[in-house]
Amino acid sequence: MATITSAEVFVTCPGRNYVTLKITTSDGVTGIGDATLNGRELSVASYLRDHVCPTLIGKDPARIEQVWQYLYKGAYWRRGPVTMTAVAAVDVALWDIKGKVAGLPVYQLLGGAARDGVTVYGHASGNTVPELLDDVQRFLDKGFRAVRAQAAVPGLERVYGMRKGDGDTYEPADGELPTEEVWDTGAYLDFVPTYMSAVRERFGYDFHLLHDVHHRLSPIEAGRLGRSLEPYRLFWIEDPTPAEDQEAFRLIRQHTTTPLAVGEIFNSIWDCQHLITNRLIDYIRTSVSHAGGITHLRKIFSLAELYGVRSGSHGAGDLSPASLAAALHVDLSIPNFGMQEYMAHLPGYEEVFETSWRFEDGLMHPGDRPGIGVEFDEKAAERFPYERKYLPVNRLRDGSVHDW
Ligand code: GCO
Ligand code: MG
Repeated sequence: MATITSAEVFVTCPGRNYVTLKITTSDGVTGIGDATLNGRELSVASYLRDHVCPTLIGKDPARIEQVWQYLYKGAYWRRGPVTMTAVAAVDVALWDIKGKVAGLPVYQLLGGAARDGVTVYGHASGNTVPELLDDVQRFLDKGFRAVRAQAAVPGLERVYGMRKGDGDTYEPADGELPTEEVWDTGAYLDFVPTYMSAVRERFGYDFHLLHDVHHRLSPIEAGRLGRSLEPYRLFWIEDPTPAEDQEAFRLIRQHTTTPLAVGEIFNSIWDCQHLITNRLIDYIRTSVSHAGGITHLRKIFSLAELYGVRSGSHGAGDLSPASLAAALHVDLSIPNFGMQEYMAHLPGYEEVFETSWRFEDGLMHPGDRPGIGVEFDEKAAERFPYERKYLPVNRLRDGSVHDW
């Protein structure tokens, strides 16, 4: 039996901070997993280095479920973003190893491809409506069949989800200390339907249109937004309300047929049990790296399948390529796949992560390299030392702290 001989943690900042766990076995096989938690990176690095890695040495890397249970139940302190991101990193690294040992891409170990490719959505944004329209055009020109649209709200200086430079991704985390933004729900609610209407007017209905609300609304406001967007037939509105209150989605549902997606900040199946079993959402957007890895994500999606809820994995640029690749393997193999986010990564990442995925005609495929198909270059990583960065904090006009 092979055993785990080392487990190392790397923190690197090629464009943005990523935490990577690398596990090596006595047979010399290595596997990697993403342990990045945006703005709280070092806490997961410490959780792994100081508490998890020493316990992995000598364990059988093939017993993925047992190692998962050991880390989840064995710690006594369960769940939470730091714990579950650490567990996820170990889990994905072990799946990567299992694939390499078997000589198979991970999706083959999960039952094989249930579809030819994974439909992904890109992120279009604009400081003005014409700018947004140009950006939607850019994504459609690249072959995307699904586009998320976000525009700056007139009168507000900075709004989430906006790209600052060129490229396909944006980086919300900056500043040695958190920057601050100001929010106005009324202005937002009035403005969104005007630009969604402009998008449909210019490009028609032959592609999927999505929108992220980023937890900013109350349930009744979300119901109003959903209803006002019905003519534009959105694929989903994402995170309409703060996600802790699962029952709140019943009220949103009563007021709109716009599909609802939620889950990027969930860490476990328990965070979405009520939402799924009560059919209060249409898409569950948990991520492989924040919700316990491939092992746990599959359980969430299996529960969802039973209730007609489809997957919509989170895939922002602050999830490392190891995370996106792992998600693609899951997406390809499950029956109830819905949509995968593909925000892409800031330039620089490809010096540290070598990937095997491909994008063609709006679909992604993880590739057929054994394991998850991502290689991590530790030497290159050293050239990009960690930089402390925070996500912004959001306030209402009266100074109250609001959801970001
Ligand atoms: C998304 C997200 C992200 C988050 C980010 C926070 O839908 O892609 O909302 O952009 O803001 O992942 O770290
Ligand atoms: Mg989001």
